[in-house]
Amino acid sequence: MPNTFKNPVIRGFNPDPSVVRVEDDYFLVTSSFEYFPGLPIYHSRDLLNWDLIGHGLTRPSQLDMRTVEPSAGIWAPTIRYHSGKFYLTTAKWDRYRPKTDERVFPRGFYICTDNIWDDKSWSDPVYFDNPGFDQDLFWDDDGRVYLSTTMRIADRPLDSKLKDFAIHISEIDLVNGRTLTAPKVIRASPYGLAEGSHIIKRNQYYYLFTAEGGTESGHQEWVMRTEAGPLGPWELGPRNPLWYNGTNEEVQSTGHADVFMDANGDWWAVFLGVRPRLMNSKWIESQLGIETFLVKVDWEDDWPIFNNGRNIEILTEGRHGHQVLSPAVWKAALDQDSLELGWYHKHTPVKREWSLSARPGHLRLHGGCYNLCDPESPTMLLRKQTDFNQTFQVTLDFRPSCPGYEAGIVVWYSMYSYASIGIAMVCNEAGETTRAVVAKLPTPNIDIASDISLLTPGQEIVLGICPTGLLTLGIQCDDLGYALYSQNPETKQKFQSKVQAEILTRSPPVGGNFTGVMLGIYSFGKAGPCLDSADFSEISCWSM
Ligand code: 6LW
Repeated sequence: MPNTFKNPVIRGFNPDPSVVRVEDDYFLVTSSFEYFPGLPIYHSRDLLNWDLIGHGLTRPSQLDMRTVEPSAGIWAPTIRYHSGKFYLTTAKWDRYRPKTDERVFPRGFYICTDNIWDDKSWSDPVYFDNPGFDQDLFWDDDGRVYLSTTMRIADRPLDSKLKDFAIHISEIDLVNGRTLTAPKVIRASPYGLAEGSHIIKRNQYYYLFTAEGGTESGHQEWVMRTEAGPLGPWELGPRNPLWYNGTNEEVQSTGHADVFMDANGDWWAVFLGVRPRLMNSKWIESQLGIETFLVKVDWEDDWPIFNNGRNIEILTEGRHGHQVLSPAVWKAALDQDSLELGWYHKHTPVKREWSLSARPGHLRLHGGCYNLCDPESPTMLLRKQTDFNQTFQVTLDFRPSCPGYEAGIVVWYSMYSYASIGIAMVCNEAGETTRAVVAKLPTPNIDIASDISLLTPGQEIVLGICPTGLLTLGIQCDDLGYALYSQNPETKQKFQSKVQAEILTRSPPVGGNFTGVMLGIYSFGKAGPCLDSADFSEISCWSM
């Protein structure tokens, strides 16, 4: 159809998008939670095709995440450009406990660079004084800088609920992050939570956009405006919420918008949403998690109207162009020194446990001492799942010499829920050791939300013996779940195990579920490191 494009414009988990334009270039950043490197940065020239160009947080001096819970870590960034410099703000949660424990409330910070194309050029963090999350920076015409963030309202008791989290604005000293004016409550939402704030200026008006009702099914986007400056007084728009996708639509949970003008003077918003699947008249949460969407913004009486006032659908009006949402075939580049962009560690690795030079054409893992269910950073490299129907495949050369040594591939949701298939040295009851194809599946019948102590990393299944060290391993993803398979290139023997997406992506007992499924490779020893290297080659992914 003319003048339409497909949403989401960035697929695979990429919540809380924020965007800035510098001449004809657009840069967009999203949340990265417990994964490292943090704060992925995407670039586009047409708003429809986005390439990952780097990350804001690539050094432990900027981001050292040891055992943060699932969906804790790096939350909701803002990207802005001022006087030749790019700024990224964010907050790091060490534990995901916003409802109950004030003492773990994060301090937000910013990093900056004058060369966004060079990952290494981002500064170390400059911390703000105001505790909170979802930080936004705004430069006023008079040179003053304002920090807008979600904070707990000061005079409410500690056991209060999320509705006491409101948007507060302070003037700050950007050089050291110091608060200059006491944080002022600007917006406390009747819908329970005001967050994801962004301030922009258009003509004489300042606009404050807020996400309200929580990032799940009640998520809404609101707007206020003022001529008086960021400390207000602010006036609520005549049409709020700006749009609200309900719980029976192909796109749901929409909100957390960042509004911007393109190079032609047209206005747009990026925001988050999910694409649940309708199965037997029941909505199933999307295993891809929260993704990045785009809509056109028009203005009437100087108030914004999103998507012509209509709810958001996958086929969206307002722009037309050739879109490559994910490549038909992706093949890992194994002929260079450094890992290409798009590989992530769970938590900040304490050291480098991979090599591309040890054996040409192979990505070698030196398995560390942490199992995948451990809260630390295991030897594991992950890529986001970007299509519901996708296959991830590798060739693994691994000859474990000790019981407990293992290497393979994984479909990953959290340390509480993942499925893997690989090669391990196993020991039978008679004490005899053999090399085997092993699989692990998340335990289906434990109510993990109610009893953490019962939680085991998953059932380990020995699928069969593995007489050679070489195996093809794959994960075939479809709407409903995952088939993990192995095939021996010499004997042609095949094994398979399956996991339903709905089981894999259950909420973890600790932490949250703001992330999505990732596909990757791993290796570990038992109690100590794995002394046999695991060599992965032919790493590829293709979409159906
Ligand atoms: C984000 C905040 C939120 O910072 O989820 O529920 C956080 N609210 O807006 C993580 O995406």
